[in-house]
Amino acid sequence: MTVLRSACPLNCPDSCGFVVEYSEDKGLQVRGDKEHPLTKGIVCSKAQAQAQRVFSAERLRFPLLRDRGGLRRISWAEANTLLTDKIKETLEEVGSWGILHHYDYGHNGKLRELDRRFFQALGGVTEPRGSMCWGAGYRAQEIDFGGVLAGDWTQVSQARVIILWGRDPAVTNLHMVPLLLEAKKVGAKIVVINPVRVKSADFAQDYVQVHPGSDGVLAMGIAHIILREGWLDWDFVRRSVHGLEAFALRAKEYNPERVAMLTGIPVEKQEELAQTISRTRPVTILAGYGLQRYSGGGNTLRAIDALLALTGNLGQPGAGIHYGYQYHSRHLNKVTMDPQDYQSRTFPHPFLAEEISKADPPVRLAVVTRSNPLVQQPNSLLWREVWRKIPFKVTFDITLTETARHSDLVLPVTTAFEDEDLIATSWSPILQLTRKIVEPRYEARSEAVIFTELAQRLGLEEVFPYTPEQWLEYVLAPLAEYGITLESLRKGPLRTPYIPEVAWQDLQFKTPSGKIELASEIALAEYGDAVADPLLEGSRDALNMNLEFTKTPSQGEYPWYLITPHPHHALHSQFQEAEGFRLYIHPQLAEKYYLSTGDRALVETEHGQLLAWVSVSEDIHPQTVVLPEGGTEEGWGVNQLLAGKASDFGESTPYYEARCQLRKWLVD
Ligand SMILES: Nc1nc2c(c(=O)[nH]1)N[C@H]1C(S)=C(S)[C@@H](COP(=O)(O)OP(=O)(O)OC[C@H]3O[C@@H](n4cnc5c(=O)[nH]c(N)nc54)[C@H](O)[C@@H]3O)O[C@H]1N2
Ligand SMILES: Nc1nc2c(c(=O)[nH]1)N[C@H]1C(S)=C(S)[C@@H](COP(=O)(O)OP(=O)(O)OC[C@H]3O[C@@H](n4cnc5c(=O)[nH]c(N)nc54)[C@H](O)[C@@H]3O)O[C@H]1N2
Ligand SMILES: [Mo]
Repeated sequence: MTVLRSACPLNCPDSCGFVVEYSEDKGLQVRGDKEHPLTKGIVCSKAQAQAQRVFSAERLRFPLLRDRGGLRRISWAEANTLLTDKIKETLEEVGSWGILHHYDYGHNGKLRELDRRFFQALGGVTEPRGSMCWGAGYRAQEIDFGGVLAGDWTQVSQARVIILWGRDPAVTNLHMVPLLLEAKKVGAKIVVINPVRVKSADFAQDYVQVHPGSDGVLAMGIAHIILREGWLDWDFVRRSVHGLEAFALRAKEYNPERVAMLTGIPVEKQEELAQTISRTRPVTILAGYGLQRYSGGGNTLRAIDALLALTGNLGQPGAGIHYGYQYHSRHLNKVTMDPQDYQSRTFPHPFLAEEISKADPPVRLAVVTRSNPLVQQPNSLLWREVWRKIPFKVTFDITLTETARHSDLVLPVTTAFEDEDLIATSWSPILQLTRKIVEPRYEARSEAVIFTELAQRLGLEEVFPYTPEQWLEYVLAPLAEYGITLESLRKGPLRTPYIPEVAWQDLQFKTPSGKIELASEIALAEYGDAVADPLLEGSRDALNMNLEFTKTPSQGEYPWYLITPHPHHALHSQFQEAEGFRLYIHPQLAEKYYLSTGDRALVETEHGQLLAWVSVSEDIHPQTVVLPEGGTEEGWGVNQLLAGKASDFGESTPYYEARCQLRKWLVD
């Protein structure tokens, strides 16, 4: 039996430590690594599901080529020849922008980014820009603080107030839960702000059911009360805050009555929240990505950041906002090329399909790695149409995803158990390796090897001079001074010495003023008057919808909010237990449509429709349909219901800013 310490490669904050065992008779088993500093032996259901996938029938085994409507097995030699021919042909006929490379973070490994190096070496191709995930809030952190930093996770247990704002760690960040419980045990108050009474609300002392998309207004309302009552930390504000006056002028407009109407949160509750945030210290906010998946998402995060700035809750133990880290990227060598050495054409994520459809030069060849855009990008119906028109499409994946199924060439890649890679994410302070415990199944190949071979065939061998192991050594080279090497990481995960326990402890913010910027000249220059202030101009649409609701609930063609958050036992389109879609609604809404748990209902938006099983639950906001994201076995995902539109900052998609209608499905 072989036993190795390894790591989970999935796109998730936790990056669990694995102990992986393999033997002929027992197959591949994954357990949690008890010695892991953060995940301490606990793993979620997706750990073993990944191991099962290695040997499962759904695993892609051989390169496949489209042939008369089906996919036929071909050899790697044929596949490589075909792909290099297509690349050469596209370069000659339309240039490198005629190639689209779509990638995301289906595997967090650093070597997985060699795909980008390959396309950069071609001169730069067409690529997505912005984010499918967290872009609006990310940009907000950069504007306010000059960077995206957070304290070590364990700082949470030092907080006295913890706000889970649009985030449900019990579902999407499991290992945060013990730290929250620890904090609670020693007296911390946990508050959940979410339109859904999520799992994490079970251990919170306070649950606040906000209208979808209205958190920015709520934060401004709380700021209004803090300013009105003079509950600021004046010393902190004088030393570390820029733009208080301008901010205060805006906050003035958010009087509690107006805020109550827009958010559904009564005045007394707003006052209580203002008091909690400003009277008890330290305060930590765990801001999720749900609350920034609205067109005003960036401004929402800025308004939330402002609450911490006003009350001096930054730069101290147990205080601050957890959104993400930028630490590893500053300390590791990158496998991608220097941006000066290539010129790509980029289109924003939310509008990729539209942009590709009218691109000049046109996209002739599309290559997809580490992602499933036909299901996960917004506007899936348009994606399919645009995708069909691209003359040659190639997908690298582990299984036959919906995107792979509609490709001309499908290439089987290795899983996290079949090669070595480095996991260093924007969420976890831990560095760790995935380890090769079994030989690649069938004819699966590691992308580091595939792209090196393709580069050789195209005469680009100078750009790919290393073996995968040498690449890992190269990436880790700057850490030698801390004693972290490939060899030391093979023994197990390591906490990085360069991540301070407390973020911004020196209060030297990386903004032009050196302070937290409640008014930002950069934002003003970049986004103009309309979106550069916390007035949440960007989410006006959502707010107007709220107002309409308050006046005339359930009127109009698409009267209900539709949110599509992350599934508990699945990850986006992966590991879905294909029994179709499931939607969650409040009993009041169910009653209106004569629906009960177990019925089926048609969910309709302006853009599409789908059929889902109904679950009725008191936990759901009464005017909201919750339909977890992902896809079904037939390949369709929730994004057939959603259009591509832009967030105020960061070019990410406001997936949750949608409206729908329900109909009871009577045919069966
Ligand atoms: N099990 C599991 N874990 C995951 C993932 C997964 O698919 N499955 N995905 C991983 C990835 S890529 C990411 S980005 C993270 C995301 O992690 P989270 O940010 O925790 O999760 P999301 O599902 O993106 O959205 C979070 C929450 O936002 C709430 N929400 C929606 N609209 C609003 C609103 O207007 N206001 C407020 N206050 N809340 C709102 C939803 O009800 C949901 O509880 O999770 C990671 N972890
Ligand atoms: N409606 C709605 N849509 C959303 C969201 C939402 O909340 N609501 N969330 C958004 C968010 S936060 C995110 S992060 C995106 C995620 O979007 P995607 O990253 O497209 O999501 P996945 O379905 O996880 O697809 C990842 C694919 O990578 C493959 N893969 C795994 N390992 C490897 C590897 O080593 N090499 C290659 N080539 N492939 C590999 C997996 O098998 C899988 O098919 O979705 C976004 N879409
Ligand atoms: Mo994400």
